[in-house]
Amino acid sequence: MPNSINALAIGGSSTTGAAGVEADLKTFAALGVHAAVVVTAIASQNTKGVQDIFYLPRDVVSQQLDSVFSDMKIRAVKIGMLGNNDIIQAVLDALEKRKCGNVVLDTVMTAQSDGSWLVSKNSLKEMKKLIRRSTVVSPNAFEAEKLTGIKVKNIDDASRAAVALKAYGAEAVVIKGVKQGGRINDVILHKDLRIFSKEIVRTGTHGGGCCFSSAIAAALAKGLGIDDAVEVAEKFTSSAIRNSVKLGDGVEAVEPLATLRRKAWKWAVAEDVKSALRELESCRGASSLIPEVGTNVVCAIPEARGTEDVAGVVGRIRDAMGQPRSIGEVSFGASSHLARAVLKMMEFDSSKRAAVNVKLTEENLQKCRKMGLVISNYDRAKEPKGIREKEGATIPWGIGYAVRRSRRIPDAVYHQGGVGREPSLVIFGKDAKNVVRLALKLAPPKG
Ligand code: PXL
Repeated sequence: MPNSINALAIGGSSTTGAAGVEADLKTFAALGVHAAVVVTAIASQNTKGVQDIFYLPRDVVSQQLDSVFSDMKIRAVKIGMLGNNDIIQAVLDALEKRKCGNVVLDTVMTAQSDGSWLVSKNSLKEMKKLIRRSTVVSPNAFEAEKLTGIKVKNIDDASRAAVALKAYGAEAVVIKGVKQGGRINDVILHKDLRIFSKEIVRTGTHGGGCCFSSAIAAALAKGLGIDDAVEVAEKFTSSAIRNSVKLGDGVEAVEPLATLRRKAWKWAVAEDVKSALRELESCRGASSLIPEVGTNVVCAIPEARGTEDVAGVVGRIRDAMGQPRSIGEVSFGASSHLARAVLKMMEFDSSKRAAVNVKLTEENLQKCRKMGLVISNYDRAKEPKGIREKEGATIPWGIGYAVRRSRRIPDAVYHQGGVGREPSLVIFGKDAKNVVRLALKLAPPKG
């Protein structure tokens, strides 16, 4: 049995699932490290604010720490929200008793959503004792100010505050979020001073601090040195911020698992398209539905950004002497035309992620109407010149046009073709199996 690389997250549990130990867990997982968890408090909160905080009793925190340390090999410890002096003391005792190394302290003080305090204001002195036991301490500019008494308005101030914090006993200090020159700067003091400068983002960053400090801890647990660990964490957190998500009506949250999340969806969507393709290929009658240009079956992941997030059949499906046959594999980015149609449709109805195109005939339209599908159409002759001259713009324009002129969001959109353009009928639906089953209802029964 392989040994797991374990790190420990000590902090508050957040009901958003996007900050506190939940964010730590996601970050550790994304970086390939197992997270043991010690909960200090339960923060009832959402993206709009903090409603309540329940602090766990000191002996419960001590017991959790004992349970973990008496059994599991912990290679790094990340400390987040602590709450009060009792809890800080329990953590200090454990760090001392277990002679822990690789300790990353995120000096959490307030929540981004509404500025609520997450630690009692008389805990600053106790927190400084934890800094002495830390490998890396990562306050934001506000927290650095509270801990050192130095006003942190720019990089110079932050550098002085970092020197003061290092004097408390930490091996390295990162002061996050220092505004200067229209940018956000992280001021890093280890053996020397480094600045990590980034563009100001417009999204919220609920969970960003948790993600950054646990990424440092995960990297230390994997054996990286302090400077490399901080660099990994900077890159990882930038990506989590770029992939921020809207969970509720308030502040947006960072997504440390964005890559895995997209992978999970891509796997599920590819399976759906493959299974829909098998159904289509096993129906002989379906060959009569296939236009000259071929048919494709596509499905997009819910958070699709472009055609690379839409699965389809490479080379499309052709009529091979009365038998529908796919040319290539199911793959992301395989379709350009139909993929763009689906991406446009998703702007109007995010649940219509799949499409299939079939031959446009009066009979097929009649059958679609009989099935109760909402049908709309567009006329390529009405396409504005600017759109016609722009590569890849026709289909999105056409779908947008057809949706806007329809009273309800259509399930099928057709156009009569144009010079050198075959007419086309596209059926939209929630997944590939669903649209293929609708299309097969148009096929004459055969074999
Ligand atoms: O992101 C700081 C933070 C840390 N820990 C808990 C939190 C928050 C912010 O809301 O709730 C438990």
